[in-house]
Amino acid sequence: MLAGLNFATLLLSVAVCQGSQYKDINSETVSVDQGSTYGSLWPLPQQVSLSEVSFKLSSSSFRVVDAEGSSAGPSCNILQNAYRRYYEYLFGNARKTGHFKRKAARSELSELQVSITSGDSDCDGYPGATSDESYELTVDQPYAILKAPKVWGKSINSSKIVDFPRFQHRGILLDTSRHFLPIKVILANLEAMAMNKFNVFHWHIVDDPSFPYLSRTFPQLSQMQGAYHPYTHVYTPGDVKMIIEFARLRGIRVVPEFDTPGHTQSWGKGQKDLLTPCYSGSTPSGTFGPVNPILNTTYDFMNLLFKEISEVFPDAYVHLGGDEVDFNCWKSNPDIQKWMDEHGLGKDYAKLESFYIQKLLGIVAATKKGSMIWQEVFDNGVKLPADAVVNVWMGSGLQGEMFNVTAAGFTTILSAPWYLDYISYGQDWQRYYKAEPLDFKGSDAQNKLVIGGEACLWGEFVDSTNLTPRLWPRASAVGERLWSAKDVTDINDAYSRLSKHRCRMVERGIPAEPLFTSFCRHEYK
Ligand code: CP6
Repeated sequence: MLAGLNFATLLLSVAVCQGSQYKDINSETVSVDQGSTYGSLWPLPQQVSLSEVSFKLSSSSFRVVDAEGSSAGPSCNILQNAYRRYYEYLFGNARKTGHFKRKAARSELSELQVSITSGDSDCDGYPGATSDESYELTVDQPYAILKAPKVWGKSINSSKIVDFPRFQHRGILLDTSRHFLPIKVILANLEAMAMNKFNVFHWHIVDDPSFPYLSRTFPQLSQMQGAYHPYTHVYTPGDVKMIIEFARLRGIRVVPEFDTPGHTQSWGKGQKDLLTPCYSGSTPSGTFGPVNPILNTTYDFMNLLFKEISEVFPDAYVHLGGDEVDFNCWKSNPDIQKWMDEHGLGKDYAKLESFYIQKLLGIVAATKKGSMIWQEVFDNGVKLPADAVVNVWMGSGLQGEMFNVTAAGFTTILSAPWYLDYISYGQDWQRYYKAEPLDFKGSDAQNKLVIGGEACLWGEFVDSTNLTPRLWPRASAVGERLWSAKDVTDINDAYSRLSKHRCRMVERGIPAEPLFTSFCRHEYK
């Protein structure tokens, strides 16, 4: 996306990052890495040709302009906003790097011309699953040219880049229920996502511990103990709007997840009779289980809630969850047992879950949205609409699952290899980097159904104090796997580029953790 238009990477890599070996303070060669032909480019574009020529950039003369004949100009806020962001990235911290010794520039680059070539630029629209994110960038004298069919085409470089994503769905899951995430943390991570060419924010907005979504239709969901705090730990309609617009300007879709029928303890605080009462013997135990699937009132409620959600979130998809449903409470409840007998479900609780999800899919389809669901929904044999997207998250039997979901003709998003909430000693980014979405024995038609993947940062052990460094640059590894060509797998080259990319993120205010023993040039300041 121009939204993520990486002028800085581009021009800094031209002007500053030509050399790949730095001297440490003792003037010995630092063996941090062997350097990469591609400097600090991340994720690696599909086609790059870099020349030796370096251009000087000066904040007083460099301009970004709408090219003559471009279909998007001054009234395109996506572009104008991107120009401002990247001007700031280029020159806002000029003083920090300005005195660092580097090759003298031979000439100056005065202008970047931005040309949107397709008749309809999409300037006022939202990014969608099939948005064209391709772009071409030519950096030469006297000006550089960035050409893209739509405003969603991204990024970079020195001589010439032709670029497009390998997968259309490149997501990050953030969980705002286990811990409330302040808006500024969410915005900072959307900014980091743009730097890494991620284009979907999978917002796991509510779950068992809290319900921070302030619903216009059912405000009591966040007000009666559902949220950690009814005013400070909620996302108001205005907050949600701001997050969606901030994302849009960066070419990022916001897909909300309202996970049911499990993971809904917090929903019960503000909505009477929504959850199933659990029994201990013949009496209610006072605890509650998943959403009660046998009451009409449940579906009346879901109807209104998902109607609201369809209006608040402009994306064409809503994620319905459907994962990890605990059947014990349903099993304990005599009303549920009676209903199942009457409806011929016997003791098959997966069928009961399917009954619920089937109805919910209908409710969502009526709002004209597509549904994403966790893999269990498929595994349980729910009859899914043809456009449903199955989100595969379980590590065991992964290849078989990918095979089965795609053999059944469903579009698939892979999350299983990329659970970034899981931490271990060492460079685990390499494990994420090596995971390959098409690593199962599917036909070409099956492979085509894998539209991408997501890095998931579940929130049990993460809040605003540690979220950003835990996510970056580990998620960057996933970003390159999903953007760059399949054969971009050289781990040493990746290490070299990613170390520099990580320093760039830090310079831009994203506290990304180090990969290993290292330093960043900006630390010399
Ligand atoms: N929350 C929800 C979670 C998880 C899931 N759903 C989860 C399960 C296993 C691991 C990590 C996260 N915390 N709602 C599963 C999709 Cl290892």
